[in-house]
Amino acid sequence: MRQKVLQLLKDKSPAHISGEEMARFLGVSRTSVWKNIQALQLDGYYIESSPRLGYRLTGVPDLLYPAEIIKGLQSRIIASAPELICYFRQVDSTNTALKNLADQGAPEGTIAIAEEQTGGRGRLGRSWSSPAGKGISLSILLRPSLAPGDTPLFTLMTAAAVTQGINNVAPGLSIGIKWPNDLLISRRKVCGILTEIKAEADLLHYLIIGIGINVNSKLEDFPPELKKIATSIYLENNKTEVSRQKLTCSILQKLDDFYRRYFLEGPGFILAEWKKYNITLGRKITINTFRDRITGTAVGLSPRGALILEEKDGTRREFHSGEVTLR
Ligand code: BT5
Repeated sequence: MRQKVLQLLKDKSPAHISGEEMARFLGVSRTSVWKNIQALQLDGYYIESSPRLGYRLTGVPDLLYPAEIIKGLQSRIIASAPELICYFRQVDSTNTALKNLADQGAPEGTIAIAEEQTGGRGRLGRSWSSPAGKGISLSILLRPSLAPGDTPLFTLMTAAAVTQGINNVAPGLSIGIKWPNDLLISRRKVCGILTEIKAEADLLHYLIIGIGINVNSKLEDFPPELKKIATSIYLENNKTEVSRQKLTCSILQKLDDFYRRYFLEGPGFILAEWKKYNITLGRKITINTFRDRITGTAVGLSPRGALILEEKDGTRREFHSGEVTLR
């Protein structure tokens, strides 16, 4: 009912609509309309009320409500219906929340999105800072029939899709992708991606792609240890805020496109998209893995998205995961 009341207000905006007219149209009492208006105001919608004219919508908050996300989206798989969007004002981690839903059988394309995470996760037990209303914390559930070894490709696919999604709403930003999961602007991290899977030896049950983006964060929104290594779209965009709703739509649209094209065109397409924003290949790097710390030149990507490193003596090695430092 709340969504229906909101829709009526939107349809009429910027004009007024009376409580009586809404009640009649929706087949409910005027008290019910009034209660829903109050609930919408609590959700942050700006609704004026005048005893003679009725109600008027004067502003929509830049919160990641499913109704606001879905209206700008024409996706076929990812978040393609309102019931596939799971919204949280606050959650420990959208990846963890979505994993619970996936284990209960949530369909492919389900997403979890939050205004704030209290326990946002990075790779290898690291944390991800996601203060309320400043960024986007988004996780996407996919169930492709592939082998677990293909997973790195999806991190690369996401990095390229998010880069293009950001470019759509804030053109002109020079975003580079550091293999495998960091989006950097001016060498500072603006977005991180955490891909987690549930799999058996040869069979992928599902994968969850978690995306954390610093959107409208000001310098004071970052904890002290991040102030020198993190940035936000706002800070890089002449201190101009961007709509988190529009950005979310733009990213979901790109991901949906890329995911479908992957099945039509194969991994080459993803690698080519990723390479457009690459700041890793051709560079001297050091890669830290569980076992080693190796320096060499990043010379290419394998068909499955692994990084190929050439050491001084010409030996080539492939890495499926690891922490890269650009030299
Ligand atoms: C990542 O890990 O970069 C993956 C981050 C994924 C976050 C998303 S948010 C939605 C979903 N739900 C989750 O719980 N997680 C995902 P990694 O490469 O390990 O980088 C982590 C490191 O980045 C930290 O150790 C910090 O140094 C730094 N960091 C933490 N928060 C940051 C932020 N907001 N901006 C930039 N850097 C940050």
